[in-house]
Amino acid sequence: MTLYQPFLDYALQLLTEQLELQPYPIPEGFERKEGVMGKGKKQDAVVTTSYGFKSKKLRQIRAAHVQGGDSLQVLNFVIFPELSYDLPFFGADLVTLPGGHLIALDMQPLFHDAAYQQKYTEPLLSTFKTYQTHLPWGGDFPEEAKPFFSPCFLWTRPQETEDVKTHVFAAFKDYLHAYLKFVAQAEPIPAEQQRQQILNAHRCYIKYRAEKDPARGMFTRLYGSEWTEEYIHGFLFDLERKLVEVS
Ligand code: DBV
Repeated sequence: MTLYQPFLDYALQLLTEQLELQPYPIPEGFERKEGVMGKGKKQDAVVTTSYGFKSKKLRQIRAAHVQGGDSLQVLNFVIFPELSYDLPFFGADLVTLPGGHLIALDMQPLFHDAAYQQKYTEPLLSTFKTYQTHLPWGGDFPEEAKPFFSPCFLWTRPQETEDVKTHVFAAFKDYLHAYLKFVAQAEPIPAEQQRQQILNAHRCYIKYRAEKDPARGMFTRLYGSEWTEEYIHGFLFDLERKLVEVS
């Protein structure tokens, strides 16, 4: 069992129990992709698998799971709510590279005003603080990405794999449970003006993530740039394409 498989299994089981999940289309050729990393005797097979679901309130629930041996494991798991809700994004970027582990976990806010923080950050603060003692701030973080995170952002570089299996896994579970509580409580936003702001916030977030996807280099080396750009814009961060399809 690879490092992040239990995270993925847990999330999919919990979501299946609590939501009426429906499949979300994965473009052909992107459900599973194999490649090779390294040269000569140090070659490692790398498999990337994709998962996509949706539910009544969640436009896209998707995961990309990269498995390439002990020193290359990635689970990028993001939930994009429907545009009629003010729900934050659930964002997990769990990354293991030869240099170590890098963990980003958050409910990424659409807005930063006090009312929004009261609604979607306050309830998670005590959970965040309990994990922060074991999972301290990871340092070195792109300044321009900061607006996309909440005060409950867990950003950490655990030294020990054991910390990933215990503390990070526990935090992931708690954040997901808290997120599903928000989803259960969420009501559609009726005001047109507020809906417009929600749409703008989604576009802004997705544009940033598609442009700055830190996995672009890795995917391009593994699978080429044509596959990678299509994967990013056609599946991982697909809102712009979907908006064009319905307009
Ligand atoms: N990151 C993704 C997707 C990935 C992925 C879709 C499917 O958004 C993996 C794969 N993240 C991934 C990999 C690395 C990182 C790093 C492979 C290592 C890149 C490398 O070192 O070669 C949070 N992820 C990172 C970094 C950050 C994040 C800050 C460090 C790299 C850097 O400094 O840019 N998650 C990332 C982020 C946002 C987010 C910037 C912004 C909204 O949600």
